[in-house]
Amino acid sequence: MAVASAEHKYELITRRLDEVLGGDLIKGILAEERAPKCYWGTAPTGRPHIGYFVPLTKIADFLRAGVEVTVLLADVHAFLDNLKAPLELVAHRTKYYKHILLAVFKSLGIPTHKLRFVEGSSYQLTKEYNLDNYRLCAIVTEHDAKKAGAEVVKQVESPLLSGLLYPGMQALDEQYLGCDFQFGGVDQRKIFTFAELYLPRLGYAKRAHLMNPMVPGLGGGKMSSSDPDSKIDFLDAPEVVRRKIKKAFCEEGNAKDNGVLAFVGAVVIPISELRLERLRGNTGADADEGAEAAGDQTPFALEGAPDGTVFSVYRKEDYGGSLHYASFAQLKQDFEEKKLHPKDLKTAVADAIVRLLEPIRKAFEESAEWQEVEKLAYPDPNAKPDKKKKKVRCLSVVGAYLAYNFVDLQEKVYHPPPPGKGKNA
Ligand code: STL
Repeated sequence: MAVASAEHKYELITRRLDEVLGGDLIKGILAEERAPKCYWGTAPTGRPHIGYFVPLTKIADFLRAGVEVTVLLADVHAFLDNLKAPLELVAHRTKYYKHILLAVFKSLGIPTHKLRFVEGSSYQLTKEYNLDNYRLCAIVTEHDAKKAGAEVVKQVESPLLSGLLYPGMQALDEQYLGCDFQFGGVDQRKIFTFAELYLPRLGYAKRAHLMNPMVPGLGGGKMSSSDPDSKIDFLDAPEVVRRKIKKAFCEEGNAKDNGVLAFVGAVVIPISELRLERLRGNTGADADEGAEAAGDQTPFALEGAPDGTVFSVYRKEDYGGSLHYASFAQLKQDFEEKKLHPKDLKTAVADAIVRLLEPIRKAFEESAEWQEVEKLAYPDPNAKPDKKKKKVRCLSVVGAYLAYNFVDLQEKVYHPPPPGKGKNA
């Protein structure tokens, strides 16, 4: 196979992104025929939803361009973000995230052996990292730290100091993971520019930053963790997917605030395109793509669709017959011109999501270990306490720092009250 040009690799690395900062840095590495190194980080907090398809699909492009990809499971960050993951749950959630991510990568045909998985706590508790963290704390103003975390760290009435540490530690991760660029959602932008400003002040290199678009929730606004119907879980059953899509905001002719339509543009069509390119043998530097794929790998086109179709909508002949689209622009135009009814779009999108999730659910159902991890990571809040088991010896785990604690399972594990809310407030 012909070696892809530096220009072609750069195009692959940056396609479908919302924004690129420091693209010349990546161009320089490619011009020297070196492999750029990148990392994508996630914090194992709540259950990951199908919006994660956006960054995870993008990783296929990086591998095709010969980029070395690291996936960071930012366990310490999950705790720092307003205790979203309490310390005694974070190790279980990290495992849960790893299972989900591996299953999603496999469903996308992305060869997981090419990815390096790193847990934040494996290096964030070292002396070197902590000293760098303190060095950073000695030059970053509270104002800048707050501003950097404004869109990522949960905003509360009495912000905790941990939330102020979050952006600085994410900046340090770039150095400690040895990346040339960090990749994340455009919601990370303020943290990314913070890192660009402060890493050089510590004597470290400024990295490039690549940002994927965010997909809106099914209600039209941001995906909300407090409203489970605003997002679809990777393990939702087909009937749950169909119910959530049916309820979703998707007004006839209105392509704005339309989570259903946006999902097609950000997820379904890119995956179809990836699959079509793979069928044509265009996987660039990633000859292994598709080899260990789980589930149906055909594009989201109905039988009889013209070549190059990336999304089909089934319709009875009485309603004008099925519609086939070769691009998102065509789909959006038809929707805006009311040539495509929300009901037909919703059915097609629900079908596509059910197909996308099928291999992920199957992997979950076939793994007793993953099922066990799920119970530990997201315990049923309504479960009755087990009277017999009083005290359990429990591994409190933050990576390298393992400590045995006796935890009373019946009484609630102590979490400090939010500031201003405790009895001493
Ligand atoms: C979330 C949700 C999400 C991404 C992240 C967190 C990213 C966290 C992170 C932490 C440290 C890093 C990089 C990224 O170095 O979609 O809750």
